[in-house]
Amino acid sequence: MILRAYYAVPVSTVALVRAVPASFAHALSAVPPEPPIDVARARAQHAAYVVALASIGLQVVPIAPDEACPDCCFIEDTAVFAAGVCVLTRPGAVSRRAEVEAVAAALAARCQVVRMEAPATLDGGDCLLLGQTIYVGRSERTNASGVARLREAFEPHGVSVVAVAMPPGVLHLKTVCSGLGDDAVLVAEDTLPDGTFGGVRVIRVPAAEAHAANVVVHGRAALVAADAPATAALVEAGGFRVVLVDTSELRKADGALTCLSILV
Ligand code: CIR
Repeated sequence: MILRAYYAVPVSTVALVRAVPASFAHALSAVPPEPPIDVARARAQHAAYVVALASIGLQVVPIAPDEACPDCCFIEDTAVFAAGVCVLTRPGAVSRRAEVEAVAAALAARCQVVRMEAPATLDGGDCLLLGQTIYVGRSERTNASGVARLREAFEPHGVSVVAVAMPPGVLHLKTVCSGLGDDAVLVAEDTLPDGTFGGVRVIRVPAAEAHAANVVVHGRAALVAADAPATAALVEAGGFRVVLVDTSELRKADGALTCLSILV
């Protein structure tokens, strides 16, 4: 009985977040949003996301936004955490590189921090931790040196790194998938092939809800996109308590749910 209680305690407890700056109106997006980004609405959605993180038991630690960094709310891209080690990334988009320093300062107090130097580039959104393996998408943001640096940083700590070929036109690996615990992965239909994650069980999200393949999981609770009822049902059927979160305005800048936090 006592053993079961210990197993129920999730390993990650802190969620670093960064609020939406006014400059978010000029955040990167693959397709110019129409209507344009409404910053007040994006801020309200971000605030609700933070409340949702707390509601699933995470201790939220905010980092001040930086007006010089329009995409800084997508904090996930600046660091990759596993096995007590944090790799600070060198984001693939030049305009996002200045985001890293403030995150570095917050992380240094919590874990061992490792840097990534040129020519390596890597976005945290390309990294999916399942058990003791980090799957890393070789996207337009993450290059071979970035993958090599990740391997060098994590393999001595027992975490293996596996590169994944990306479907064309997909921003990040986690744009189309995310972990549902350590033994299952949600994957948007018609994106990554079966077998991408070895023997890990694949749960397919309908193409009409592809954006919802990205969920935030903590223990047995999950944040799921509010406009994806079929995905919410799949996650619930997997034994998770579902908390619905609307990030439709943040999606105009190609952000999903995991992008908005780093779990440490
Ligand atoms: C970008 O293009 O970099 C941002 N507008 C969106 C980043 C989303 N991040 C993520 O999925 N991890």
